[in-house]
Amino acid sequence: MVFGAEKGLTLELKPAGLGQGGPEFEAASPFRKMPGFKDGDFAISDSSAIVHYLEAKYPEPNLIPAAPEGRARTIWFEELADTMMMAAGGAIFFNRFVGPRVLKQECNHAAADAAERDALPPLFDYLEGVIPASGYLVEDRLTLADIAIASPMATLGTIGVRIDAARWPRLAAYIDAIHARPSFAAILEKDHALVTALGGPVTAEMAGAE
Ligand SMILES: N[C@@H](CCC(=O)N[C@@H](CS)C(=O)NCC(=O)O)C(=O)O
Repeated sequence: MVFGAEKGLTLELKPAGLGQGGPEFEAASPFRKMPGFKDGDFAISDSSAIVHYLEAKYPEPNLIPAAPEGRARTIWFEELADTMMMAAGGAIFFNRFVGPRVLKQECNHAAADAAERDALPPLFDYLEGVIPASGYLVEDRLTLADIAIASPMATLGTIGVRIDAARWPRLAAYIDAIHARPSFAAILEKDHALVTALGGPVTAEMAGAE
């Protein structure tokens, strides 16, 4: 949704979780993974496939660089976000919010706490060292790299997981600046309201566990 907004496109968001997607969603996403996407008769799933489709169809403003180095580094950051950051962030978001508040399942507090304590910091250490003075990861301008890296942190921010600015000052300021863009801010406000309406995060302290 942020990628579309930065392109100046108006994308319609429809709920698809917990079986709400229906046949249209399943035609786009054969394994029912979100997001699915439809444009006329064309349907596809996976955020990477969707943003590459949008970039090819709407080349301006360019968000996936054409130069070999810039393109490779953009894909590197997008993969980092989609794999290692999502694995760590997903363990936290699932166990502190989706499991207990949406699916009404027991939380695995240990898994969430371990991801926050052990898996996120090495990623934050790496990112802290590679953010250029321009405030953009690639080509000193907004690209998919910034949108991808800021996205899992947007989701985690809705349940109160933030980057410690004392330990990672550059990264914290960078993420805040990307999240302040109108494309992110509008979505963050809605997501935060939804998480709050569903009861907010459940942590080990709240459950009275260790
Ligand atoms: N790499 C894929 C991840 C797709 C994915 O795992 N989506 C999750 C939500 S973030 C999902 O649909 N989970 C629900 C399920 O697996 O049933 C992408 O970026 O689109």
